[in-house]
Amino acid sequence: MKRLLTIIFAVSCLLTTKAQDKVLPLIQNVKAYESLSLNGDWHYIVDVQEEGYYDYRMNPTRWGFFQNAKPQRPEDLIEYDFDKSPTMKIPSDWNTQDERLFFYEGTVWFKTSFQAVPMNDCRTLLYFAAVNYDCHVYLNGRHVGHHIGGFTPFNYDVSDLLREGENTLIVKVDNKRHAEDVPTQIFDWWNYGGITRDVWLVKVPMVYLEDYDLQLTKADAKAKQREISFKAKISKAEAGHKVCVYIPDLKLEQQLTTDGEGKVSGTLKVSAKKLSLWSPANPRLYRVDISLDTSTITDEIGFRTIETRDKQILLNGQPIFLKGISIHNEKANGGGRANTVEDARTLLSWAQDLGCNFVRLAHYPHHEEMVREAERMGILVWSEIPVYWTIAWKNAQTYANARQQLTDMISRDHNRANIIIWSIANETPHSAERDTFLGNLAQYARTLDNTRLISMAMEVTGASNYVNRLNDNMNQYVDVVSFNQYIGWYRDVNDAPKMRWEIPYNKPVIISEFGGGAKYGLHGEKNQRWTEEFQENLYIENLAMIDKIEGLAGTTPWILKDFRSPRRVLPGVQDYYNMKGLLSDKGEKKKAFFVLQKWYNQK
Ligand code: GCB
Repeated sequence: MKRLLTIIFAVSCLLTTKAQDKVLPLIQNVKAYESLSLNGDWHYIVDVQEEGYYDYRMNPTRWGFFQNAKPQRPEDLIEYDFDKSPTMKIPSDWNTQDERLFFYEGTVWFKTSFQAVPMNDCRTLLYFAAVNYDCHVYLNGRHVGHHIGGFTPFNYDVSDLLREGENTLIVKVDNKRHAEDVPTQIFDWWNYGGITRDVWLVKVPMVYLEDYDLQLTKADAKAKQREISFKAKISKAEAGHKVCVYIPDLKLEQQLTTDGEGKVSGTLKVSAKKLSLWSPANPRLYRVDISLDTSTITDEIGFRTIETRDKQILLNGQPIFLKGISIHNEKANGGGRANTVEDARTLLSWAQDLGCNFVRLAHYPHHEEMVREAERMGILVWSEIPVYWTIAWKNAQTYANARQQLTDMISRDHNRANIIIWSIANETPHSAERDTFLGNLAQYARTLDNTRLISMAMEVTGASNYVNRLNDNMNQYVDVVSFNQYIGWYRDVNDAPKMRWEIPYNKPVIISEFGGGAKYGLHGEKNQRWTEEFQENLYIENLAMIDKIEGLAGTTPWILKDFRSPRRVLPGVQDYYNMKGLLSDKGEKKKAFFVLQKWYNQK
């Protein structure tokens, strides 16, 4: 089906002759701009051997599918046709859209078309909220860019590639796994492929606000006056632009002028009495208007501080126990990748029902609405990059990839008050190379954002005679020591009462995973694996055990709901689902849900 979209859009000049690759720093708060959604039905071609990209000698071909060629004469040979190919709803994962693609890992080409009208006074960005995993983007037959990493947004300036009238956008997406990728070749979740999040054409001024940041400065609890730091960067390294920040409800306003790098920074002072701090009990967001020269955008921003003191986590200067749950970014009811506000609401309301004030968004950055909705609901967030299990620690490109994903995660969400922890890894094997890789990543994260806490899900080492010792060189780089443990699942549940924990660091401790599997509706004795009673008993024993851990600042058991995983193949029980959910994939509560709910309600 051919789809034409009518829009009024900026085309500052018509197609140039040079191929372009205009990857730009991520625009902050993209939804604040006028945009055209390119979501909808896109044609797709499944390309198992990458016929549309390589010639028969495996060299990239200029006659690839991105040309969207049509026979011009009766004798012309063209062996593909997007317009006769089926369509798929975008955003989505192809695994749940076409049953032939359920297990598919490889290349799929996507095509859409839209209308543009020339205007000379603005620029147009092409914004992808996420594509899993490796993609090439072509606009009107021209290569716009290449992107890797399946869970973070990226944008290009396509102003010079747009045409008046019909424009054709083609995206080649490849989700094959490789040892040097991030995540690496094996991981315990479904490798959903495709254009999994929104696609927009965004209209921005010729010079626009590329990034801005507002953060409440830490202060003594008794301070009468509080300070909000404000920083911004515009898209051009140019002095003399006027930037204004205005918070109407606090009657705060500041006018600044950019320096030669196109940057501004300032401080807004407000009386402590007037400022209502963001917290789970009071998820207050303030409207903030930020203008650059004559254009203004609006955000909703909360103000809070987060820090640690010895083994405590302090939110707004007060100790808080993090009553959390881990969540994958997956829809309920076998629906594939979650990518709407409604999906976020469903998952987060289940977490709230459980009594949570905190969620671990595992194991990669979730959809932006997941974070924003959690912020509106008063739920604190741990946000993570997919540096998972055994990464190619010595590979410089792997490091660059992880670093980029970390940059993009922080760029997108650094104004969200509810994010308190950036997590740089999960269950990584100890080695000198790993320490260098992760140590550098942690230090780099601090240069991007020194207002939040850094953590990673570690593993317990040196368990003997029922003594579990946490011994990880990375302890010196993190603010919070977190670890996963599976007593009762990968280890006998009867060991739980005998266990002692030695965590020799004067830092807060989070148990970032524990749990076990159960099939909803399967009942039996508490020692019968896969029954709800087995899981219930596992939770009872684990909670009694972890209650005794000194300095425990929170926990995020594994996991909110059952989720798809190709590693979980037991017929009749798992059927490609990891069954460790406290709820089934349909949202049915298992018995263990109520055990944790009760524990959280008493905390
Ligand atoms: C873990 C991983 C998580 C798995 C879980 C399991 O330690 O961090 O991704 O899904 O165990 O179910 O075994």
